[in-house]
Amino acid sequence: MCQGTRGELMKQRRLIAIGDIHGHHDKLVGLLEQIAPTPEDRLVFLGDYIDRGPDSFLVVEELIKLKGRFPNTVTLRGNHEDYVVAVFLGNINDYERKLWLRDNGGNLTIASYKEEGHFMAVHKDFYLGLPLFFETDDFFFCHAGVRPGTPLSAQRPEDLVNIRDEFLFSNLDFGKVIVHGHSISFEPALLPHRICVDTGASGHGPLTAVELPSRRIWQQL
Ligand SMILES: [Mn+2]
Repeated sequence: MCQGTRGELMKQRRLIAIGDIHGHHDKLVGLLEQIAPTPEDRLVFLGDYIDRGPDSFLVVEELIKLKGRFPNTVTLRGNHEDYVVAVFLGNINDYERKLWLRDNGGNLTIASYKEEGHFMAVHKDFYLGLPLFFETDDFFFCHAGVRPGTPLSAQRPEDLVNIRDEFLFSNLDFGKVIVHGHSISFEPALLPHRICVDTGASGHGPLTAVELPSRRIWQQL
């Protein structure tokens, strides 16, 4: 490790992806303390910031604050934010609305906003501004994964936020390493063609981050 001013100047920008947070603000804060990001780093959040956990409002506030301090930060859209976007755009049907509120923890999210004296509309710009993917020369970041056999440039939004088995059980080379969340595993999945860092922070699991290309792992319970 270089020391002193010269060392600081030579410090390389880190690329770090962070898995599904699901309303667990305490885990997010602890993980960020461990990572101690600098303005030169690029943090890529892989979606599913809300629902299931208790503090969705605070998680989104934290992410907005972080993006203000560190403009390199990327916040992708997960399938849970997809419900919120659909509500804002007025294209959610009754079935999907019930699915979100009752089965997927949306009621908890609305309650967390109410507790802080807000409606979700206070973060409307944040939700509507979430991109579906981010890529570098070597890595393709998205919430759920990609459809095998379809070029990365032609992936459908619904696959990027929802896909599971067709992607998880594929051994195809996608052209870049896919970095994703959405499908929980006990340990982060560090495979040659894909990396998954959803380790169940929605429940009792830790929140996980991976630095690339080294694949160094951070976790916060
Ligand atoms: Mn998900």
